[in-house]
Amino acid sequence: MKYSVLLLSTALGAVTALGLSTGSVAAKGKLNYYCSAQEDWCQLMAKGFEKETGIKVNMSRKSSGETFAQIKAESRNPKGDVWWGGTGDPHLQAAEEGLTVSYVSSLRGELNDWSLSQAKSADDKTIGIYSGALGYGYNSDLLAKNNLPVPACWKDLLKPEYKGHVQMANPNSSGTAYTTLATIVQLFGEEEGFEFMKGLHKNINQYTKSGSAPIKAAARGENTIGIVFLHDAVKQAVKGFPIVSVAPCEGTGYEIGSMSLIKGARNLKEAQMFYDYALRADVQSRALEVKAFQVPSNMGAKTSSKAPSLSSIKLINYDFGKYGSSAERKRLLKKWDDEVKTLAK
Ligand code: S7P
Repeated sequence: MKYSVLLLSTALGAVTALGLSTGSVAAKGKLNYYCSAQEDWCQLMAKGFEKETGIKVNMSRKSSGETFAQIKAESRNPKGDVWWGGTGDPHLQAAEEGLTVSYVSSLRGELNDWSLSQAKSADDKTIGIYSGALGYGYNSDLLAKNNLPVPACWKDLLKPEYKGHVQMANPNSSGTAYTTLATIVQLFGEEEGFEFMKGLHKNINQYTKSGSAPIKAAARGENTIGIVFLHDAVKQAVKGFPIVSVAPCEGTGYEIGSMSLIKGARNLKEAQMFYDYALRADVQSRALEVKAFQVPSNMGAKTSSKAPSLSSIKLINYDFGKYGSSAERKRLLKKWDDEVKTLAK
């Protein structure tokens, strides 16, 4: 008897010495988390979930279009469990292409209609976690220094004075930039919209990979005007940089930032726990800690008076069904690659 107690305590000691906590190794588990929001918010979500549950989170941050491409490329041997954040269009495309699975959270009753309509349109394979309007921001010091006019509309960005002063992301990698392309097509019609994109191309100094990069560059004084979500411009202004946000006069599109469970997830239970965690009001309220000023999908989550007020912005009736469909997204991106990206400046 004494001998077996000794053996057991020696074995437990060995387990502890290996850094494993007794009896709970399998219970705690792990989660492979793909994140397409800003890095600081992605980290906050990962750390908060890890702290609360003890589940080890392996995080990978990439832009929305890049994450979609990665999930598609890995579909025969999925490596990710949950995809949190990023614009809704590629999440809808992933749902349509069978890359994600349905899940109905018990927290749905706490969510705004726009979040649920995203879920309804995709057989519950995705859901809205935040929303935000598109626009642009400019560095007011650089604008003044270069004697440039103050822009107020989308079409202002075509003025020849802005040559080399405008930056946006590549719509293939970035959800923000795809939202820009789809917004311009919806606002002006496809023919005029593509003429706009070609005109804008002449003024673009660089197509970045990430959607928020153009306004971060403007904040650092390396770029004058960045086409981004307005909350990303406000974030830089709140940090103290001379950034002014513009909701374009013609009207503008918006995103329903989304979340999806990846088909074939190796850690599905943990992914569902994260999904429920991410919909909670207290968790969504924490976005303000990292100055993420999107509109939260949980009606009980805290918002800030600094956040762009969507009700005062002229929003278009963005057609998520059409522009989040696989065929339309592929078609528009190919057309942009063929007719805009390759144009000489
Ligand atoms: O978190 C800020 C934000 O603008 O980033 C997401 C964005 O899609 C990620 O960057 P990409 O444009 O590079 O994909 C938005 O969903 C979100 O509002």
